[in-house]
Amino acid sequence: MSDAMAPGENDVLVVVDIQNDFCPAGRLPVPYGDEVVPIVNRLAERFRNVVLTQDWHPPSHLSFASSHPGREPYETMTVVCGPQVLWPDHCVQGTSGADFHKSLQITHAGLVLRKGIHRAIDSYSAFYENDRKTPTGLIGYLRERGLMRIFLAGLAFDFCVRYSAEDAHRDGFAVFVVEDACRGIDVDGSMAVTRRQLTELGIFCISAQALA
Ligand code: VGL
Ligand code: ZN
Repeated sequence: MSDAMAPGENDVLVVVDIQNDFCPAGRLPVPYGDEVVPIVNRLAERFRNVVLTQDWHPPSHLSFASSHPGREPYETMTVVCGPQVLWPDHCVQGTSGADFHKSLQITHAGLVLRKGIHRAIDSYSAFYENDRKTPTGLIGYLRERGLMRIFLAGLAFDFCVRYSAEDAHRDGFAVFVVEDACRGIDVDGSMAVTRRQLTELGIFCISAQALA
């Protein structure tokens, strides 16, 4: 079992959004979000190939409640590509909230992929914007480098990790979510919905232990 799972040349760890604003003192806190830092640091040592993603929004981003007069954070609103949860302002380009957690130490990561950079569309997934069509370029990077199995860890389990898993699975990659290396937000039962959806798609949730 552990031999089959052991990360090899064609595997990549995608570390999702371990940024200050998603940690307990941040603007969009993921409960216990900072707990994943030592877990992910250790996990990354197992991988030759690591990509870090960074939520990286311009000011007045569409996903911010503050961009919609009369709306409150965590309300849902319908936008062009469907329902959009409105968030507190977070991960604004160049702010300390958008920085990686200071204890995240993955110096051998080969790529930092920024997403959510377009004002008028949100991007949870590391692969596509929320229209599920506009690419971030990460699929091309992985294909060009021959990376075929994707292991996901980070924040938040029920948003950016979930969307990344779904998109990569749809594009034919083998996807594993390292669940104990993730933490979630849980808006209106989104944790349970995420678990059900991943199971239905046949995306495996594994523990970091399985890769040790
Ligand atoms: C995320 C909400 C808004 C995430 C990013 O990283 O899961 N969630 N922006
Ligand atoms: Zn965001």
